[in-house]
Amino acid sequence: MEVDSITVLGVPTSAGSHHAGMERAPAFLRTLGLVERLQEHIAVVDAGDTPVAAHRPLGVGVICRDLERVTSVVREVASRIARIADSGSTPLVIGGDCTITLGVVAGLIQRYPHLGLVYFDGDADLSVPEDHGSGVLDTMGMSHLLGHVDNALSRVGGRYPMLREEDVALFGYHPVELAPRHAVWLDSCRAHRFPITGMRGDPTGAAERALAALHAHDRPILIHFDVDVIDSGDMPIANFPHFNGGLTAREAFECLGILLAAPQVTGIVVTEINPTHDVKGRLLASWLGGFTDAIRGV
Ligand SMILES: [Mn+2]
Repeated sequence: MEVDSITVLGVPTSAGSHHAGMERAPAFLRTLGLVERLQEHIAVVDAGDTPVAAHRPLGVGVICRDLERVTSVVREVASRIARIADSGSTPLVIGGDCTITLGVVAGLIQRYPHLGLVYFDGDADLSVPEDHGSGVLDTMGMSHLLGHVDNALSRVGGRYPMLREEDVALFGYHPVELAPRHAVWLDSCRAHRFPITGMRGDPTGAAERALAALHAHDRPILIHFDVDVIDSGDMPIANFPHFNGGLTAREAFECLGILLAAPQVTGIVVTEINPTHDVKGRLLASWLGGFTDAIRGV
């Protein structure tokens, strides 16, 4: 990462999730000194937060929960990110649920049409409304980015689909979380696949292979970092738990350090932190230390 400055944008939304809580993350991390800690290592512009959008109940049988509201948040993120990218600063977006990454991609591809995405996440987020599952949109982010779903949300980016399969590295998903249909699709897709079960005790080596697969040495790269890739047995801060089979926090930050060392990191998104799981903030203080170290190391 060779950047002059980072612009912090909070996106306090849990509209795309299955309950409230994540909308508190940007303010909580600011209280713990997010901006000041980053400023010890790099120039920081604080762009503030977008309006709060907390999860709300919408009744039984909804296959695409709060689509209009999620789309509105994502459009706002896209517009803010496009402006930050034009300013020459690198956005660091603090969510919020995983749907915010759609807005970051939509904003960045206006300036960087050849954007590659490292989706560092405990899930592949390949659900679609027709699964008739929870209807929760933050389980459907990748499906929207790749055009498996055609709706207002997947068309926020000025092109459809926003990304091609080969522009994406799915890094850290656990196969046990995959529906059988998604596993079949993954087997034959052109996305670069790095399931956690295939890292064979060498997650940082896998991170290097993910960057190589995306040709990250000569293209702009967005790093999406869902904290649910960290095993809940080690650091239970994610909105939805992933026990047994995740990375330790230390391994996750080592991987993040490798990913952030890509020469053209044009954005970082942090998602799924739920501070209501850590009311005293001890875990999140530790998380913040690891996160700022990963940024400092590059
Ligand atoms: Mn996830």
